[in-house]
Amino acid sequence: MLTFDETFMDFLLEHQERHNRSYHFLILMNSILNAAKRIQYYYLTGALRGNLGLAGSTNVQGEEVLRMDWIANEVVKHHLARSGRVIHVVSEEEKDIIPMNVEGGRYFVYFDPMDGSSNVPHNLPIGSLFGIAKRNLEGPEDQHLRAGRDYIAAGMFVIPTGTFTIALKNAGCWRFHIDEVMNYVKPTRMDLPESRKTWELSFNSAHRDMFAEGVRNWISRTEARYAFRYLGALAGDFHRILTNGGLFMYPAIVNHPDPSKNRPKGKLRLMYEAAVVAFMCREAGGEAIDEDGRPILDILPEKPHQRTALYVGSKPLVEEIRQALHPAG
Ligand code: FBP
Repeated sequence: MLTFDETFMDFLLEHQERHNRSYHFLILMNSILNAAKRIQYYYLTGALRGNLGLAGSTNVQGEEVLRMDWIANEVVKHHLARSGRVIHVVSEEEKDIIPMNVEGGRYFVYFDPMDGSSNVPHNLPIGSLFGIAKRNLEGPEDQHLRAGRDYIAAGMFVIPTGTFTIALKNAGCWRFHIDEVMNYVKPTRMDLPESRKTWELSFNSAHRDMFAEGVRNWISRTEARYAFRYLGALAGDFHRILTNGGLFMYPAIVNHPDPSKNRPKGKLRLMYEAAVVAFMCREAGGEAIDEDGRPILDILPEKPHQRTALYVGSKPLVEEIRQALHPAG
């Protein structure tokens, strides 16, 4: 007897029908999956095709653009535009908001096509992250740059391992794996483990002396209790936290020996990095805050590429960090 694994599209169709929702979201998600598969192909063949080098330009963040950054961004734009469901896109690789089907589209998409750029030259795991918000169909058109709390879905692909994790608003966080015919299959619900036994810490340890005093002290008194793991790509590091529990953090840099290099607002971008993992973490029973102890999902973006410090993971550890950052608070 032939057996068939449940695919993501089977899973989503059932979800949409159970909630009497339209098929527009399936069409959008199908385009996002097609983009991820094509990025996976380009990355897998990157070394052989000579695509792991520089593209010869700089992006809105002033960083040198990698050829893979450029390829991934082009692939994402192509598939999202073809869906006809997208009003506009905010992409890490483009300064300005990218208009698509402005009149007829239903969704705003916030995308980091290729995250973890320091891993690209080594062909090590990177990520593709996305957040989706919906047009206000009832009332007047409102704020396009939405707070994470207003996202209807957020997800990430760990490339080239073929894992896809997506959270649907009030419907949990789910992981899928790519099969032999490039379908994402076998939905597994992700809930952060309560037991501290498997919890891990993940942060760039080279920066620890430049974090806020409260964070430095918390690390000194806590780190011996948990394994330390750091891949240097948010998608990969958060993938582990979702499975094992613990805390990923990219704190503000406030104590750099050269004050001009301080980063009081952190490094990671709010809309397509921090809010994406914060949304997934909430659906998996966790939490995420910024340097002021504010929930990441409550931050209303003023600019598409604004940065934020990020502390995300198991609620008890996020609460400990909040106390360490603002003892009185
Ligand atoms: P990019 O989008 O430029 O790759 O920056 C984001 C990121 O690579 C995250 O994926 C990762 O968590 C962090 O920066 C690593 O930064 P660092 O190399 O400073 O530890």
